[in-house]
Amino acid sequence: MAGYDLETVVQQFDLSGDFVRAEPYGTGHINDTYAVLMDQGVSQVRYIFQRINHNVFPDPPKVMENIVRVTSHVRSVLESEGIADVSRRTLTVIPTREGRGFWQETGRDGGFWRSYIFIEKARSYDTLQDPRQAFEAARAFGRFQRLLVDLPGEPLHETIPDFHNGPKRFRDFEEAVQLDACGRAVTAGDEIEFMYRHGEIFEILPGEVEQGRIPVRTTHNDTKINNVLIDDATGEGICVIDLDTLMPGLSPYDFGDMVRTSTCRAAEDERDLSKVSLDLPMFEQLAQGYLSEAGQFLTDAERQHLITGGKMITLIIGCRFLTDYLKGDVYFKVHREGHNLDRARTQFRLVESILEQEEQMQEIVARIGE
Ligand code: ADP
Ligand code: GN1
Ligand code: MG
Repeated sequence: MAGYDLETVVQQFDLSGDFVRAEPYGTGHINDTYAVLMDQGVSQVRYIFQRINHNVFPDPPKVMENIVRVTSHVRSVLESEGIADVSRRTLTVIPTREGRGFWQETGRDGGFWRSYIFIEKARSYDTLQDPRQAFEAARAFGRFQRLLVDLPGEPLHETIPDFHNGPKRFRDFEEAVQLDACGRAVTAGDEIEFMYRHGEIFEILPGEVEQGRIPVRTTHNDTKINNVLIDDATGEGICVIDLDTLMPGLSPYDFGDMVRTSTCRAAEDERDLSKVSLDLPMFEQLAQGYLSEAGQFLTDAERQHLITGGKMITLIIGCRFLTDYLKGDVYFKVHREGHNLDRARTQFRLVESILEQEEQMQEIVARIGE
């Protein structure tokens, strides 16, 4: 990670105490995240500091406007429901000394920084091993969506245009194959062929939206399982984080990314594909947890398309990993040679596993609705 002067960054924010140290934190693929320790006399307190990835998010002030709006709304609903420890149940933006939600560096490339209260005694998991965690994580995402159903005001800013636009992602993929900027297409023949064979999955949900059967809502759009914090003591899914992609979207996409990241016991970049498959008991708990909250507002059509969301989001993210591999790893952080190709292969194996078990998955969702 680039050597930023975190002490100077921290001084821009409205925090008391003395800077002790900053350490790179977490395993996200996009932003540069640090845990910053401050000495506040009676105690030492941690804060999250993040440099927003400016290549990925073209307009960071708009990202922060969305986040401040949504976290304030969630906070006031939770307070009105009499929930205790609200600061562990929603992100809290620390303002700058000038009262803004972010600070922009001068010099360099003018990077954007923000800070949050560090939610202690909780953590995120890259892979889940236990069905209860799937229930809890999905319940937290479902609750988050429920709290946003009546977000007052205009729709949120679209922080990454066409983020889950499958047909557009497919065109980007085709372009990357044709350009073959790094001469890598020859090493990804099977994966390229897989995309051509399954690309039509991308057509289903946009078609349903066009027909007016599926509504556009305020959604999270990156409901990867390590974007929810699970309480260490109680195991409860306590707080949804990584709010950069909050924008108008579809509920089945949010459920879909939960299916992608929490029903397979292998890691997202597992090389041994024999370990990659959808685990039905994990799926069942995931669906139970999600519907315990989202069941209160989902339409029948959204419910019927939850599994479409699973296969579509897994395919779209596989497609994005493959495209990034072909373009020379320009988007996702990579930690080894061929990393994006490994990730794409894992996603495609999971798509196959979902297709093999689609009927059983539908039965599970239908049973929960009875
Ligand atoms: P990225 O967009 O790069 O994935 P995230 O916002 O998800 O960045 O943050 C990366 C990691 O940092 C998360 O997976 C989580 O473990 C940790 N994290 C983020 N925000 C907080 C917070 N407020 N309190 C505790 N941990 C956090
Ligand atoms: C990125 O930021 P992170 O690591 O939670 C990506 C998601 C992908 C995910 C794949 C803004 O999520 O869309 O699904 O990697 N976020 C963005 O692991 O592109
Ligand atoms: Mg994240």
